[in-house]
Amino acid sequence: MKNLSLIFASLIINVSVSTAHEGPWTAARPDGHAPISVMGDHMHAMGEWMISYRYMTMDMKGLLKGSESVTATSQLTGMTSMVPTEMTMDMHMFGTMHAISDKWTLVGMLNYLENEMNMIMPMNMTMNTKSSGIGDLKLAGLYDIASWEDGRRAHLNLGISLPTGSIDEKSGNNILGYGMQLGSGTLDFHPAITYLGQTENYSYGVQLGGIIRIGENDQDYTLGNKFEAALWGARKITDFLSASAKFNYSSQKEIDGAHKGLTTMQKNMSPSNQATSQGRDLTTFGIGLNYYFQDGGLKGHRLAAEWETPLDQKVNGVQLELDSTWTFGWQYAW
Ligand SMILES: [Cu+2]
Repeated sequence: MKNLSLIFASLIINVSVSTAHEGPWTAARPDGHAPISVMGDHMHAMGEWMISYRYMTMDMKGLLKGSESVTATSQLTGMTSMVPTEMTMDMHMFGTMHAISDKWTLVGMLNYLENEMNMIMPMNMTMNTKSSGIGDLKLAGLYDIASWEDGRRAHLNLGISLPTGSIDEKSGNNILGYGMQLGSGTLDFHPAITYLGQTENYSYGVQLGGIIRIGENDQDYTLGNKFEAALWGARKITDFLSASAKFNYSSQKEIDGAHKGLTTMQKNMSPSNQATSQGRDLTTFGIGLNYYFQDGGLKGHRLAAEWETPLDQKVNGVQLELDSTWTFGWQYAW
């Protein structure tokens, strides 16, 4: 895996320094959109619309304490009597984009989430918890900073998310752990800068951004701020198909404050309920395919898939280990 990622890294770097193509950047090729897991990667020409649906499924299995693997049973000590063993997060993401001018593209996105977590307790007892519902509504404006004649361009992502996702998800009468809640509960600012380039058969992009939480939510806590960097490269294989490789690094701080619905006993009982066992540093590598229908009845439609797996992760406190993430997407622009 490490060797493979080195090959892709050198590929991305080679592509980035080689000369760009004639004429400005264009979305009208399969790699005119970034790997499907990247949000707000491209802009539209004035008057254009796009709608999209993404399905993302994230698998977590096994426990980490910092960057060390530990068994779930080894954590059942002292007052700790409930330890997570696996979790899946499924996200249905609905998005729309509209360019009100060549300088501004507006973006709206709403997710529907489904979470499921298994836990173990002393004497081999197990417990399964679930939560589902809409997440935080995200609105953004993408502002064109510069477009060069050789296929490079840069834009600013100015996004906010509104706390439409629930932070009161329960199992019976008990508030679920932080990872099972559906929203942040706070108004969040999502700034980023995106830089793109295209050559005849290759394309690349860099996006640096983050999430800055504003204030405290009505349950008296604030999720950690997040920094995220993505670097990707893609090769146009045919006029319809491209293949991509992506590196992603993210770092999220632990939680500030604590959910007021959790009692001291509940916090002691499970790391899932502890503010210090939230947030992580994560480096992932992903490969993906983009397919772009350029003619016929499906002209303007795109299909894409991407698979990502961690190269390195270090969690705050004790948390589940990320195993892999799949993202599938459909996009249609007119
Ligand atoms: Cu779009």
